[in-house]
Amino acid sequence: MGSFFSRRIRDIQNYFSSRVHHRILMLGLDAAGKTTVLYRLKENITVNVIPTIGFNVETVHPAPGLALDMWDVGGGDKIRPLKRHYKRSGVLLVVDSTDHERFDEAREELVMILNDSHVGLPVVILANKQDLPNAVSPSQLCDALRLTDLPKGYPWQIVGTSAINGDGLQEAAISLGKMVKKYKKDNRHLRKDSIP
Ligand SMILES: Nc1nc2c(ncn2[C@@H]2O[C@H](COP(=O)(O)OP(=O)(O)O)[C@@H](O)[C@H]2O)c(=O)[nH]1
Ligand SMILES: [Mg+2]
Repeated sequence: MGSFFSRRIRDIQNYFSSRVHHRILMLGLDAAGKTTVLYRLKENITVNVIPTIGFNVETVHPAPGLALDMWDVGGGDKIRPLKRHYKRSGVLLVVDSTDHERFDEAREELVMILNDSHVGLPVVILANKQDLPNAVSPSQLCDALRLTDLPKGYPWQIVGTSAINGDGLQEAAISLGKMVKKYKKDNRHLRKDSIP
């Protein structure tokens, strides 16, 4: 058993052996939990968040050798169109799974960014606030956001999370790291600065 786990850890370390930083754009409506996710991933703490004015950028290391520079640009409706100008090699969309009335709006934000990105930009969707009783499940959220409308083979994944207790966050960040690595490899013919 012990050797199985140490082999798995070694595999993960090897997989992420390059110390390249990947730029991740965090999307999501206000109060979805972006800032809480960021600091839970960063320091395993729950911060007393105040609505984000401007932006937070932090490097998180969800696995050895994996460095994600997470851009939490907050700011509500007014800043939304500006988000398309942030460099990115992956997207983390945080959705409040209890905020049924705004699933369409969350989808619009994702569609806007994808329409304005290189084809195949990886996306991980967090079905956040799974600790609350009225949260929809990840598969229900998948339907509500119509994720299966994305082209076949598009790199997306949905993960149920709770930023309050940390459930699912590391798994989601590691998945996104793997998807970004593949995306960069597949697009290495593009100019170096066009995919950060
Ligand atoms: N119960 C619960 N509350 C959460 C979760 N994630 C964030 N929150 C709360 O939701 C509110 C908005 O979070 P915040 O991180 O500021 O959202 P942001 O506007 O997307 O950055 C705060 O009161 C958080 O404590 C979660 O997974 N579960
Ligand atoms: Mg915030």
